[in-house]
Amino acid sequence: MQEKTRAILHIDLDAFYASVEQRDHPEYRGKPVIVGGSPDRRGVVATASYEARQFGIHSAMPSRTALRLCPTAIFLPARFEVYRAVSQQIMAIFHQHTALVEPLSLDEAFLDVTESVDDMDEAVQLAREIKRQIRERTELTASAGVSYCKFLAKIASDRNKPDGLTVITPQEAPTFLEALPIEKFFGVGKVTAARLRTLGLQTGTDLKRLGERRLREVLGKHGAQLYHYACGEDNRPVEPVRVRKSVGKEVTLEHDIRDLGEMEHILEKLATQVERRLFELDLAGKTLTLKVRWSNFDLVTRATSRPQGFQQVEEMLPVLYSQLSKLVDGKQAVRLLGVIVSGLFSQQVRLRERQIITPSLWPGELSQELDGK
Ligand code: DCP
Ligand code: MG
Repeated sequence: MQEKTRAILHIDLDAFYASVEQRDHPEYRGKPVIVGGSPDRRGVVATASYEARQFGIHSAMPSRTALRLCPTAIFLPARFEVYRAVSQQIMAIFHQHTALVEPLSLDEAFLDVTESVDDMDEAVQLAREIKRQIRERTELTASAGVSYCKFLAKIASDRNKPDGLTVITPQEAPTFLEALPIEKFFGVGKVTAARLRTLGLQTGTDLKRLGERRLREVLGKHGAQLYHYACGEDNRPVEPVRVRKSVGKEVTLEHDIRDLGEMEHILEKLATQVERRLFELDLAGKTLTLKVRWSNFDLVTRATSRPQGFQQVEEMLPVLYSQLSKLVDGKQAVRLLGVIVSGLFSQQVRLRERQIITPSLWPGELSQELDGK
């Protein structure tokens, strides 16, 4: 049996931060609004309203340049807590229509709606409905792309911004891809595009004509992938990210142990691994839990919470040792030990928020961080 053609949506809010500011401050509507760093503090533009874009202003541009291009522009600091709340609203809308939602950032996501619709026409109707719900619940507009794969859905959503809805059907895809400039292909940045241009390649047609082997020679594995995109082949699944609730590590011991010192040593190792994972994820957690399974399989847990949270081994160990000493009496043997940090929060978010509420009000560095998006 032939597999059903997938129906993938890409939905992306228009001028996200700036639109939220215009929504919440009606006096800014219809005006050039720039959200980001202050022009006199070497800040950069996070985003610009469509009115401001007419002056050539765009994300990641120095705010000073933006001010020069449009001296009447209204500069505003970012209000992340508001943007995050809107993001939760739109993600909730997406989840009403499919469980397969892959957020790419606060304001955009892929949706695999294959199981929710019968064909592309219905997928387009669904995209229209989602746009309507976003407008109704958040007073914001989104642009939607509809296609049979991620790469084309994303390009489609960008076609008719703002408030657009574009479909690229499997039938239309080949013609569309042939004319597509190389820099529009997924994964082709400035460097790769320049490289391809020196080879005289401009469009999808050129990529296809060069062939998979040559592209692989020029760009390695990525070249092969690019060739497949040029042929309209992109099987990457929409991957919902599960919200991580905790970071933990536990070990079932080879032999049951009674010695407190030995247990402390194991806890230190476990805490070190938990710490590394928290650092990697840039997270800390409000609650630290010690888990002990006795030799008779009885399980006990002891949780400790504190507002500033736990992230480093030195913060965890005194608490773990103290809890452990209250449990262990030397009679019962232990067969499993575990360390869990939960109630996770992002260290980065805390830092950013702190930047924003400082007197300067301008999260200058922030936009640069987001630049790589
Ligand atoms: N952002 C940022 N710095 C960047 C790019 C984006 O801070 N270099 C932030 C501000 C944007 C938000 O992320 O509002 C979403 O990014 P998008 O790329 O979706 O841009 P917009 O939503 O602002 O505009 P568009 O209408 O083009 O989607
Ligand atoms: Mg957007």
